[in-house]
Amino acid sequence: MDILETGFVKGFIRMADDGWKLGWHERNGGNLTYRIKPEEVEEVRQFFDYGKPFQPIGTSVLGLAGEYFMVTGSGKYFRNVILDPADTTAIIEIDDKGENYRILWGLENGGRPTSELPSHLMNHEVKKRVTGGAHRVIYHCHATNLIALTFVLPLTAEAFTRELWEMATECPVVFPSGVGVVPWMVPGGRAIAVETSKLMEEYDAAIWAHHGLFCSGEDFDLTFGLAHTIEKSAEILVKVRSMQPHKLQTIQPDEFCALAKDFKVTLPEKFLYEKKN
Ligand code: 2HA
Ligand code: ZN
Repeated sequence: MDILETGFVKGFIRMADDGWKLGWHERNGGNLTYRIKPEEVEEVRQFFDYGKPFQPIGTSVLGLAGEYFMVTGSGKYFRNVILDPADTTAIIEIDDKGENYRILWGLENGGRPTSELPSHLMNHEVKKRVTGGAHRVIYHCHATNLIALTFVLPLTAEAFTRELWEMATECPVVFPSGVGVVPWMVPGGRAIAVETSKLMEEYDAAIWAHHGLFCSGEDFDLTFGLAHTIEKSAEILVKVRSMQPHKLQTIQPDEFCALAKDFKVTLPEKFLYEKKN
């Protein structure tokens, strides 16, 4: 049995490669983490090396004490994940205080988990709590069209949610709670992690201005699908705005309500009726 044949490891690698193929992971851009299920941990425990020391996460995530994660490595390229997962990714364990992690597998030529580990783990902690443990994947990518929009739309959840919803009928069904927006901040530290995790109380997706997108979901398909849907919608908006400054027609508030009724989702009023820009 090879660890690379395990279901969750295969799913992780495929998702990283899909993101690379869509152009969202130039150089070492982006990062992916997966909270491993207890039964999956048992499947791969035989491959763990317990000899490495615990190291500080840089923040406190007591709600994740004792959890195991598969993570991409800091400075590693998504392009190379499929070629050499043991060099570019790792499995880590969180200690019982939720303050330290240790590498149990992977990063076999050295290195550290993703530079965005504080953001990922603080988002996981929030999402584990608010979804009753259902969400397991946090994904950060540099989605091109979405980044472009952070230069021309107001940096508010109202503006981004409403514009993205209007661009594709499936959007309000795929992300009914909307998308949050973090203003430009220095990446990689605790401050941006705190701001992002506050938004994750309410949203499954948070845009980082002039940087990229963070998505949370139950599994690889749902989380990748969320990022893909948001970026596709952003691409349509970029095309629309490139053709002419104003839309000739679009989906109206009462039409969103009809959609919500049929698809049994609740759409917050603030995205339907408030002026967006
Ligand atoms: O380079 O994307 O946000 C990794 C990143 C940092
Ligand atoms: Zn980034």
